[in-house]
Amino acid sequence: MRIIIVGAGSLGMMYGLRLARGGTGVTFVTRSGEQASLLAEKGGILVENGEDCHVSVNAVSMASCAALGEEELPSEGDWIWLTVKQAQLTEELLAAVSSLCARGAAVLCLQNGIGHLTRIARGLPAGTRIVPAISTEGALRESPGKVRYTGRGSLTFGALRPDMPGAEEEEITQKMLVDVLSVAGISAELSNQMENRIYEKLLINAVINPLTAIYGVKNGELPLHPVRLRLMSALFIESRAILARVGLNEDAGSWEKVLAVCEATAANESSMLRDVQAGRATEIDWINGGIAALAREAELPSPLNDAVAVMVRALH
Ligand code: KPL
Repeated sequence: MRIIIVGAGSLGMMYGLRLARGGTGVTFVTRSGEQASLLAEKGGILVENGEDCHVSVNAVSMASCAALGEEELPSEGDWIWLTVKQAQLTEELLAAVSSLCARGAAVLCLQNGIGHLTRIARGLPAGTRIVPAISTEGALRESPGKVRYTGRGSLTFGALRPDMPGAEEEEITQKMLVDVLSVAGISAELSNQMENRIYEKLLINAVINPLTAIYGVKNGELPLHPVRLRLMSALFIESRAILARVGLNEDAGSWEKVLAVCEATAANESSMLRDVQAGRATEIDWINGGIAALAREAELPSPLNDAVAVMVRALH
C-alpha cells in the first residue's frame, strides 16, 4: 500500500514520517517546491520523546503532480491523505489532487470543521471514494523538514454513509489501512458513525479554538480563569443545542469531554491560535461559522458562535 500525503504541515508530516518509519511507501505532495526538494533530498525529522529520528521519504510539489507518469500514480488499494486545512482546499489544490485520483485511490480527509466533504467531492472526479477522518493526535511543525509529535491520540475514519451500496467492499480497504497504521504504531479505528464523530469534534473545536485564539492562551490555560470558563460553558451549551438538532447523538459531546481535551492537550496551542500567531487564515468559517450556518438552517439562534467568528476574523 502506498500513501500520498497532500500537505506537509504538522499533521501531514507527523503521520507521513511515522508511516514511512514503519516501512510504508510515503510520498509527500507539498505546496512549495523548496519543501519538496528538502524532503526528497534530506528526508524529514520526526521528534518523539525528545529524540530526533531521520526518515527518508519521497516528495513532489503540487505543481508537478500533473506531470507524474501513469505508473507513479496511486492506484486502487493506495490512499491519498488530504491533510491541508480547510482554507487551503483551493480549486488549484483540488485540481492537483484530481490528477492523482485517476487510478482509483481512496481519499482520506483530515480537516477540522464541516463543509469540506462537499467541497472536496465537487472538486474531485466523480466516483472518487472520499473517506472522512478525525484525528486527536498532537503535532507541531518546527521547520519545513521537522515535526514534533506532541500528544498521543488516535485516528478514526469510515464511510459517511455506511448503508450505501459498495460500503462493505470499501470497508476491506479501510481495514487494510488500519493494519498498516498499526504496524507503524499509529492507533486507528473504523467508525460507522462518522457524522456523529465529526459533530463531536466540531463541538470541541468550536469551544476551544476560538477562545484560545482570542485570549492567546494554551489549551490547558483556557478553563483556569472563571470568566473564560463561563464563556466556554455558554459557547458549549449554544453549540451543543444546535448540533443536537442536526444529528449529534444524545450521549456524544459532553462538557466533561471538552475539559478532558483541554487537559490532555494542556501544553499545546490550538491550531487556530497558531494560525492567528502566524498571520494565516483560520478555520473559523468552517468551525463556528459552520455551526452558525447550521443554526440558520434549523432556525435556531447562534449569537455566541456569530460573536466569536467575528472576533477571530478580526484577528487575521
Ligand atoms: O483539534 C484541536 C485543534 O487545535 O484544532 C484541539 C482538539 C483543540 C487540540 O488543540
